[in-house]
Amino acid sequence: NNLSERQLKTIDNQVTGWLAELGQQVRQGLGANRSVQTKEGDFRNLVTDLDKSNQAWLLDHLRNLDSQAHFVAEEGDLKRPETMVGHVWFVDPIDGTLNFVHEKTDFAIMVALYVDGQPTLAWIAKVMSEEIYHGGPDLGVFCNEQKLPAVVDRSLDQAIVILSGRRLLSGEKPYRLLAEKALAFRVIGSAGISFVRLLQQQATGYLSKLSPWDLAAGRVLSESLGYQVKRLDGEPVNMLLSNTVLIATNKMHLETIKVIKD
Ligand code: 2AM
Ligand code: CA
Ligand code: CA
Ligand code: CA
Repeated sequence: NNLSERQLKTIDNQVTGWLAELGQQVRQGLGANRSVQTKEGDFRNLVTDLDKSNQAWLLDHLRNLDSQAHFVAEEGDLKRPETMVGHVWFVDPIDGTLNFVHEKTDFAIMVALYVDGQPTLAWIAKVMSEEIYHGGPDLGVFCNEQKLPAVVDRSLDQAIVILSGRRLLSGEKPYRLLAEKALAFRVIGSAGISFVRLLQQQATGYLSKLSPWDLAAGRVLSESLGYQVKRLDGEPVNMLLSNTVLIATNKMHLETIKVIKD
């Protein structure tokens, strides 16, 4: 990318500060009555007024910072990324909206910057624990101020694997095979919190179908710690589309591809 280390650090600090501020607003507003609507005729697909206001607030600030950039965001009319040329920002204003509404925890706010298709900077705010995971390939990955270590290369039989519960339940083969072969499996309900588990090495792999804004930040941060982020056929992910993505250590990645082929 075309940004110097000094520029990257400036952007990192700026956006980290905004997410700290937004996170505080969200925690303070947790008792408020939310308007909750469903989307696409699916009773599990929720959106609240906070999804919309968080997105508007973040886009407002990001456009001020980087006016020439492209923006991709879940709510509204920025859902279809058209190009990865130049600066592209991805925003998921609440990831895990169902968790947010019903559990009031295990949701995240995610932002990522790609430059000419290159994963460059990202943020996952784990709002309720006041943790902001941030950084990228040039800066390293931090939980607040603390730098995170590179991933230990665990194998599948030592792996706690995070799966999409719906896809496992519907019997899709790769999900079933991973559930069978892994040390244990988990269903979290938030892509962002699933990525945090990987960054903290509390989990070793994650398999799910993800939209660009679900994947963008977690990809930057997990790749920076040494995880493989690939489609199940081994091909690179396409940030313009939804992908079924496996995020895993090198060993688990190779074993999974072999297990699925057998
Ligand atoms: P969201 O809360 O931002 O929509 C839940 O398993 C995870 O999948 C969450 O990260 C959720 O993100 C995401 N997801 C993507 N598409 C979804 C859909 N149609 N319904 C529910 N969750 C979806
Ligand atoms: Ca959603
Ligand atoms: Ca999401
Ligand atoms: Ca969302």
